Amino acid sequence: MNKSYIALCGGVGGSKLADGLARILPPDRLTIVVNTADDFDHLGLRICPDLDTVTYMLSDLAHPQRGWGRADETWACMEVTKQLGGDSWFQLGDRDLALHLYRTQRIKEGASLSAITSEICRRFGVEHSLVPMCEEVVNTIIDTEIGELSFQDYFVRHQCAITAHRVRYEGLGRAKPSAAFEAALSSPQLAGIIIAPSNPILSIGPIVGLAGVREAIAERRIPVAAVSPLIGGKAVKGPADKLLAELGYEAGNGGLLAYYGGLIDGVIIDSRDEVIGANPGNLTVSGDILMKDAQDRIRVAQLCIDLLSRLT
Ligand code: FO1
Repeated sequence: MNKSYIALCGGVGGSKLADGLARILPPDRLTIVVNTADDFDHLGLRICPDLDTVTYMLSDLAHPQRGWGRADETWACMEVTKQLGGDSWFQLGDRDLALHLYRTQRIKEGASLSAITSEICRRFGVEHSLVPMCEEVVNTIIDTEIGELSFQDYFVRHQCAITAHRVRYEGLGRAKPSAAFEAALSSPQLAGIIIAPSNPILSIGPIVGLAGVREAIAERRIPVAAVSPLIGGKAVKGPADKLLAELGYEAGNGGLLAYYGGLIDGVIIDSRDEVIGANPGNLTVSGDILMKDAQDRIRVAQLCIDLLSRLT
């Protein structure tokens, strides 16, 4: 029986590992489950940043440095939006806009986010199964020193510079895993779950907080391996280190393990970091986890599969 795997992903770090996994596993052995709690409505359009970041990466359209959006982008629409005094703090490129227009129209026609995502993937040549974590709308809210902020307000408009006190996922209590996520979780072929080096609180928290996900993993004793988003105690991209500290977790991988406590069986940390001392119930392996190109992404993906085989 061919073993299958689930990858849980946010945007930038998630898309890199998803790409590495997609290069070493055929489509019938990998389900990539993507966070949708930072999706929002902007300029009248439905934007799903993490789904789009992973889609662009897997279809080889991603901007190599920026981490979001497309490489072959132009910005005419944003320039005119600015000229009109419209909202321009969230940059939407011309080609990227076509995707949001398409998605928004399909939502208005009554299509589900899963169906729309698979239409987009098919047309962009993505063969692997890329699925939203759920169909329902879930909104990450950050309670900060200046009050309550919606996710993109905190992340993009304020560049995460505001101190956070609490993170909430509005609507998560009413949401269920998407049908494809549910099917992958209950597949007899499922041999392991890989948590990408995404922000544990902002990207992975909502996915594992969906009804029944933790229970399904525990009941079936599916091994779970996480790749640390930290190198040298600092997030490779984004505010993971800052946010963990602000929410009271210890610095570095110790804080990451405390956050994932009880969920994971193994963790891959960078060889530049010290192996975590007391780490009961977890296997820690170290390697070069910085992903700058496709070869790096394949290497980290292989580390995940190897660790999961040791945890089985
Ligand atoms: N991130 C930014 O820092 N600034 C932007 O203007 C921006 C625009 C943007 C447009 C489409 C998209 O899919 C993503 C975009 N992102 C932008 C990234 C994104 O908002 C965040 O990185 C994720 O939500 C966090 O995973």
